[in-house]
Amino acid sequence: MAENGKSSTEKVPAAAHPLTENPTEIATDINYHVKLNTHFSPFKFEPEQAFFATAESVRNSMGGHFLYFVRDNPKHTYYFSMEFLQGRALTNAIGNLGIENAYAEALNKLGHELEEIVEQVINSSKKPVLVLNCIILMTGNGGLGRIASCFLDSMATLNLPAGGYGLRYKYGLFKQRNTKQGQEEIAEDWLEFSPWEVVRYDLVYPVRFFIYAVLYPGDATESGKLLRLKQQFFLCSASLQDIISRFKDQRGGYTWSEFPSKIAVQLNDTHPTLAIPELMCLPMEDEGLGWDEAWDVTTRTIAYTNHTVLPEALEKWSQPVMWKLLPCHMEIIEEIDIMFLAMVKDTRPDLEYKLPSMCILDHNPPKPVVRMANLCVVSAHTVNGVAQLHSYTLKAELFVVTSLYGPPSSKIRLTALLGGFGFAIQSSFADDANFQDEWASAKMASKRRLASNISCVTGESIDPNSLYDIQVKRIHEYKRQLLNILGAIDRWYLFQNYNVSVAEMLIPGSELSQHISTAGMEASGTSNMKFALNGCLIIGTLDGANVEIREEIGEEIFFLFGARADEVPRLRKYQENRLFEPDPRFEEAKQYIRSGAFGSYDYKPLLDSLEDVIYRYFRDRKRWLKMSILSTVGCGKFISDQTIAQYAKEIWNIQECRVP
Ligand code: Z16
Repeated sequence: MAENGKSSTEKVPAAAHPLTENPTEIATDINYHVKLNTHFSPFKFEPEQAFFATAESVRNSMGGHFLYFVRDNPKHTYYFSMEFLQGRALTNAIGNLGIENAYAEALNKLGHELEEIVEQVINSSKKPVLVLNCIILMTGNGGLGRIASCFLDSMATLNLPAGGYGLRYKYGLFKQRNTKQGQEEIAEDWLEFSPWEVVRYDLVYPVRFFIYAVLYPGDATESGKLLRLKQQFFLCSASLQDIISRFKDQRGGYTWSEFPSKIAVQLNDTHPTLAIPELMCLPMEDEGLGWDEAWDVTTRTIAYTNHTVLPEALEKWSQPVMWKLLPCHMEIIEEIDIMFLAMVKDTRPDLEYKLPSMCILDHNPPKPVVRMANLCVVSAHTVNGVAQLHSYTLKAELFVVTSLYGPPSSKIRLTALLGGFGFAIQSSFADDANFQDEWASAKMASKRRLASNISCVTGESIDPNSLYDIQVKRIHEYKRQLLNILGAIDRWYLFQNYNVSVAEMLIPGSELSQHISTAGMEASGTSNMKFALNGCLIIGTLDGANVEIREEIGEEIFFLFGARADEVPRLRKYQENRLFEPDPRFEEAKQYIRSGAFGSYDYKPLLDSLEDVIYRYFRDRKRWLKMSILSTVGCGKFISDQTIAQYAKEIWNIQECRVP
């Protein structure tokens, strides 16, 4: 942008290298980057150089959109997340652009294999990150981080004027190694020479905080907690300052009341909640905006996604720590809380008894805390959960008082409302013998790929004809890995260092997958969708998105397991009163584990009748393949493009911005 207020982008230049799909032209372009890259000798063309040159070639062909966002000045969404779990940027970009074959052929002409180049990068453990639509990125550690990255991809796919803000951690997701002593975590240096990073030396904003060296600094210690809070504030403050400065650069000047019609901010869980007091604070301090105006701007800009209902997972910050670190923000939070309390007492005296759990500041000694989720619910214009059941639970149990802000239930939205996606595969194919054969060989190829990787990592060789049954989740009691392990005790192997690249092998390569959390506990689960989409059948409880997956693909192809959410409280009571009689096989299994004699045990009695059913199904090859195909066919609803299209329409109010 020009300094004098006139835009230098009236005439938008074309992207540096418009997308070509001609392998010869691509090869020339890659060669050009080999010669040009100052990091390497122009006479060397090993896989590492080839990777860089290829990445630069791809990157240069995707820069164009950004200019149109500046020219057309549409309303823009900014997705705030403390975590992005990107995976391999090059494979991802090439895949999403649909230029995989062209690049593979071009590299062949130059004596390289695309697959090998990508592997080379993994082996040297340099994880590239992808910059799309002006995005700052990093790696992270769970469903929440991965969803953030899927969403960025979908925003790009849908040509939405939208992007993300995150932190550039020095160390991303640690590498796991499992030893006899337990899990070892090894810091991963992934930032050296990323061809995807663009440093903007011209953009500097003052945030008075320190180095943010690690993701999830251990929060066992006070200093670890403080560092995490500083990271969160850093993200919110720097991002909002950048957004505000872009807003002010708009042609034709600006007024603060227009801010929410130009900008939507989505908070990925409560980690970036400080964006709320910061968006109040910045214009009040710097530009003398009044409280009411600032509150209006903030509440019309910010929306919040909740990712959990587990009380221990809802983020809380110590009031004394917050007062020490961010006194102005604490004053604002206190004021919001007072306003909220007064409003409830005024307008809904019948709900006053709920206030102790609904208010933002919990003053109860010995640990007065700020409840971040409550601050979000009170301040955001929209709150959404991540699966139907989860959103119902939010509305019914956790945040009842939000219905004050409009017609009951208007504030909390359901994320998965849209219908099917018009999938290329029709359900009529499911019975077709030829199609089944193709399906089976695709699955077999994925299983072989996975088996060879497992054998590299663990030394174990696996029969690709066996049933691949997978459960990949953070370890947590509610996810009940224990239940699965009881059944799998002498079949298990250690699969080390789970990450996006492993998932890309593991998920297509599996046929049966475990999603057996206690009903009502898992907000959504995301790998359940990925497994189902890849033709992998699911054993699952009626929890999180399992409910909708089962609805979409059909109950006959879903192995239902365990109690329903509404039965759980009764069963819990039962257990408390010692009326609950566990299956005798649990006792057997526990005794067996205690005995320590794993190897020779006959585990069959351990697997309940459900698994017997599953193995019977699995041996009926045609039937299994049909179920597998129907699983994929039914998964259109869970494509993140769908979800993002819905956010764009229902929460952000933004439109597609196409490159002509
Ligand atoms: C996370 O990955 C999730 C919730 C949370 O509070 C923190 C983290 Cl790091 C997960 C939920 O457990 C899962 O059910 C959900 O599918 C996922 O977030 C994405 O929404």
